[in-house]
Amino acid sequence: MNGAESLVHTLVDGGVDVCFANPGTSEMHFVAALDRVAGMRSILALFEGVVTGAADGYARMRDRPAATLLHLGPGLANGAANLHNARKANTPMVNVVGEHATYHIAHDAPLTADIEAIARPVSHWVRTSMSAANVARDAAEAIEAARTPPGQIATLILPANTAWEDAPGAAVTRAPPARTRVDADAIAEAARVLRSGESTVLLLAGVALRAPALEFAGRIANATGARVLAQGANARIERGAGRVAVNRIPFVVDQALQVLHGVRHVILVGAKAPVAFFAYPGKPSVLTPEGCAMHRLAAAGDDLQHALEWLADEVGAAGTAATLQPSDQPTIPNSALSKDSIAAVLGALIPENAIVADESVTTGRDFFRLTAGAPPHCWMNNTGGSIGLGLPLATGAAVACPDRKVICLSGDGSAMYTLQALWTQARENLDVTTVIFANRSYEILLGELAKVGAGNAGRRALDMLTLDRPDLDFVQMAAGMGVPGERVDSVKGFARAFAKALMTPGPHLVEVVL
Ligand SMILES: Cc1ncc(C[n+]2csc(CCOP(=O)(O)OP(=O)(O)O)c2C)c(N)n1
Ligand SMILES: [Mg+2]
Repeated sequence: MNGAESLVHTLVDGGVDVCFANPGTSEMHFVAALDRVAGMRSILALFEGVVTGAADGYARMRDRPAATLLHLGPGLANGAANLHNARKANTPMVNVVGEHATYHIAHDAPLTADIEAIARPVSHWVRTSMSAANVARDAAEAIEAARTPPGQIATLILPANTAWEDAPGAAVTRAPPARTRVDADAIAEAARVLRSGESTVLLLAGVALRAPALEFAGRIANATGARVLAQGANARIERGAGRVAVNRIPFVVDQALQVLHGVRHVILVGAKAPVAFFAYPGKPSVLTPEGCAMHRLAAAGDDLQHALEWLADEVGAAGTAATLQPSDQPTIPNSALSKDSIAAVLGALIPENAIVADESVTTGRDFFRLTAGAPPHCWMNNTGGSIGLGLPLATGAAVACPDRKVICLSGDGSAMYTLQALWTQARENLDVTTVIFANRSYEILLGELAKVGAGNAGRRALDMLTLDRPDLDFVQMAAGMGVPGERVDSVKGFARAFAKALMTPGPHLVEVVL
């Protein structure tokens, strides 16, 4: 067995059996090993941002890492933006990055780069294997690092000769450490705050946004009068009819300040203290009012469900019922196409068990309200703010959950970063319906220009924020990648095309011209 084969064996034995890949010469032995070692599903993507974003979507749905295969420093750098997003989502991931043979590095060939330096800011764990004998052990440790709660990015760099030289065999991956249970002091402090009668928010993130943790939070809220909120962007929220409805802290600073107005205490449940996405002249960075106290019940890697269950007991909420979202689907409006009428169509048509990958930016700011009563579904956000995640995320989620409908909601600008994801969806016949909100602009930035006080946009500034001349033709671009699509410009048209796409297995695109 060579080093590459020992790697693939170790990954498969360690539960990493999907690999999103964009290979080059230094990864040829890994590619060859895919034929010689059974059990690895390998999926080609045509840009590394699709590779890393798909691995993120896969892991968010499966709670275990996928591998990526990336080509030296430049391949890793191309994938870095979506690694950044994945890191902010606490996504487990094992990156395998090819490197020149150890003896070739000194010659400074064209592709030579400081790969570890590129990896470090987007990885929790980085290692370069120095010999074929180490590859399997290093791979097992990479998996262990990735699976360490709440989830980490592990990047393993493999010089080409470590892949082709003889290796002793696969290595065994140890089980990940269990999530840490919070101590009695953290529970006591949170309980004291909840009993104080002062305005309190339970701020949830990570696995606290899934049943049954969410239900314990709902009981605590009902028993104590506290409010349950989620961070602005979340890896995955389980929502819809029959679940505890949770709103997110709004992106717009003034709206966020309003939501948190008068709050005296925030109990952090795997969440970070709420801060604004950006600084704006004259606006605060911290979104909570002055004097509001932060209380950390549990860190992201702690056992959040246990903490909430214990806290519910402690405040006497164990027997209190949580308020569950009733089924409440809007009817398809007979109005003009608008953000709200689009939201109503989504609320009416999101099917049970759907997975929504949301990068709808301004169009989707208020999608939560009208989709809250749809059948139970998952909702995934861009947690790191680096756009170009939506389509890859949906791709990975569809690989992870072939029995579920995946819906990708994307701005037109965001979609153009990683549109190649459509080709992978077609090749793998993934059940994804992609909806593009074609407002022909970076609409959010038109608003930001004013909010940062940069003044009125003249012709040259406006040209940096608009996507016209020429208009993008998403239907043709999708067709060129094997995905059928339809353009609509009315509520009725959207409802019909969206329903049809959802009913037909395989990838589809709907371009909504706003
Ligand atoms: C990698 C990256 N580059 C640039 C930006 C800045 N940015 C934020 S939103 C946005 C435009 C989004 O446009 P679109 O997806 O069309 O949504 P819309 O604003 O029109 O609703 C840009 C360029 C970013 N967040 N990430
Ligand atoms: Mg746009």
